Amino acid sequence: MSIIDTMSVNAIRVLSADGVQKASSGHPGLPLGCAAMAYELWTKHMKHNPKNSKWANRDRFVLSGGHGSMLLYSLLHLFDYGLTLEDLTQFRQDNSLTPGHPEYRHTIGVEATTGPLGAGMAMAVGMAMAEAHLAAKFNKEGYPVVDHYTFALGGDGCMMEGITSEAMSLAGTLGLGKLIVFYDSNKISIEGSTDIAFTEDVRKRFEAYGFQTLLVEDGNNLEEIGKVIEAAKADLTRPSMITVRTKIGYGSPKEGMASAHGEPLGVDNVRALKEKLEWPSQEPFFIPEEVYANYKAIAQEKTMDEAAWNELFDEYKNKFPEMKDLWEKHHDENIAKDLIDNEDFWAFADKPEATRNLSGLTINKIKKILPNLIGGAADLAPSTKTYMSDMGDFSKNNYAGRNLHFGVRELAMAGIGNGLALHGGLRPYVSTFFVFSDYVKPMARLSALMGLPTIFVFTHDSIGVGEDGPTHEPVEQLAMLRSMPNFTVFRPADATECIAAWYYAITSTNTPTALVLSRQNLPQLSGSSKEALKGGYVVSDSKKVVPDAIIIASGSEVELGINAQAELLKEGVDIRVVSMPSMDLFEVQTEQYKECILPKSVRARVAVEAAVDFGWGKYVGLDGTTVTMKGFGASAPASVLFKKFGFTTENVVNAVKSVV
Ligand SMILES: Cc1ncc(C[n+]2csc(CCOP(=O)(O)OP(=O)(O)O)c2C)c(N)n1
Ligand SMILES: [Mg+2]
Repeated sequence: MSIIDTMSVNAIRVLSADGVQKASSGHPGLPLGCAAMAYELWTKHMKHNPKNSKWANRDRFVLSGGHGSMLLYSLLHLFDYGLTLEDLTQFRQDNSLTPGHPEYRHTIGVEATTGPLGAGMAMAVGMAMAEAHLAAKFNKEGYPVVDHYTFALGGDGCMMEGITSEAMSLAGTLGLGKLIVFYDSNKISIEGSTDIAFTEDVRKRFEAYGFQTLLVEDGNNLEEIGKVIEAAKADLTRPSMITVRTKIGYGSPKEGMASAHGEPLGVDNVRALKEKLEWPSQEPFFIPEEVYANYKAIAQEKTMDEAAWNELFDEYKNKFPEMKDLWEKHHDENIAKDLIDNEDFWAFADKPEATRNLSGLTINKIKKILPNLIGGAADLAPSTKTYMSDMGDFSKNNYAGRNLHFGVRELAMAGIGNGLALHGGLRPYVSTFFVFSDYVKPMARLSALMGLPTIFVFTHDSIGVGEDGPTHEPVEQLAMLRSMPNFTVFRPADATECIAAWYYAITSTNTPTALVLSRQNLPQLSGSSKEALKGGYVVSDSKKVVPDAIIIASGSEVELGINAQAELLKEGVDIRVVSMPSMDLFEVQTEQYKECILPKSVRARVAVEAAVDFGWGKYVGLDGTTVTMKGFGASAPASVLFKKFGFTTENVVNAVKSVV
């Protein structure tokens, strides 16, 4: 190991220790232990261009153990991605480019938001699937225009999390040969030795998944690390998992101790670290010129990779103009906008239909318009109607297939969906029963936080599930998803609203969308329209200008509102029915629009929805009421349940009368 290599590795350690110390908060242990593997990877084996962090064919690097963010920030600074020394000194401070955990779209060079352990592992699998798919689609003999690796680095925590098992089990099945996972095996997590809660043989587990498993005995030996990385890269038929034996907090007096994990080392220990590393200065954030020069030279060389690729890609585009068009279609996120006026897209058969079926029909229209639409379900495609006919199945033998089979792994599915979106070039959807959105939610939250337009197709949206009973009947999930910032929930009432929901989903650039769809047939409403894109609109108005009352409903309950309206009119009560497929979109309309739909002067209001009433208060106010679920559902035919829980015309009529 040359002196300059040693110093360059230690530069990562020094910056990380100083960053955490200055912030008086953070996690120095991981960066100190992983500095060598990160340096070896980023300098000698990873294809990246610090001058263009968005280069399409770069290798991806996901720091799944997001608490070790100073490792990534130090690398991004030393390679001159645009993070300055000043930025490092602002670690964890308000408005800095160096937040506590890496944040996508916030810091240049950060490929994914990480912090929830294991999430990065699933996202890395998604990225590797995206690479495999796009390579199968685009590469031509002599023109491997999509050809890169995906690297993920995680510690004991990531390996303990179930999501990692789910994701890696799928990665092994799919034989994702360009996925390489680094396991920072320091046998320490927050509460102490991993022996207290985690004694399995992780390598054997990965072997069972179908991985090539490799071992680096000395996590500080660059040569050993380098050899193993090359072995990992060489096996293109299996993903690889590299166990790297490391010491948390390496080089500091807290080396090997849990106390090195998540708190500053302390001034004295930072001093001792620098002495141990024979660092030339005790001055905080001091990096010798020759270290910067070393990184600069490597970074310069790295730019050549992209230059060579650009040349290849230009030739490719000239030689295969049809592929150039296809590439552009894959990378144009506004391609679906024009569908707003496309009659075929909005066409539907005028007969009762479940919105899950209507969604399936819509997906099968979209697949032709958006060649980059890719997706699937967690073993429920026949029920969620998410299969794209004639588009092939993504498998080890056919990465060009556009139908993904996630197996029964909802959490990993959602994380993988995010990885597919993060990679670029694809518009992913994932699917399961709505009640299992509970298993999806943590990754949906990351979609929202990262501003990814991942699409969630949730079917079997209420007690309409019927016989499967309360375990399968969502009641509180709408409230859960509606409460999430930057997340758009749609619960369409019929075909037009369902198509509107899909239109919103495939034109969104920064917001994930959930489509919450019925299992049972729903009638086509004569008053439904593209106004659904405003989230709430008048689907059936009163005869009078100012209605006696307003019913607000979503999905299957809109019909109920309209039936109640007719009954009430017979008794001289003249009401308006507002369909509210998306509270989220209604909320962002102008005050004028909202006042127009829900005039403040009309205080007699009833919300009708086969879910808990949480969230409806602001629409019905103190003078209004709701017809909603008050507890869990039950097991019986759906028609029986709707009656049992009060979703009848008679009950809605009475609710309106009680507030008029
Ligand atoms: C899902 C999730 N649960 C809990 C945490 C809190 N947490 C952060 S780091 C950590 C321990 C991680 O241990 P390890 O991966 O071995 O990291 P090391 O201590 O070796 O740096 C925990 C429990 C988290 N970030 N994400
Ligand atoms: Mg650990």
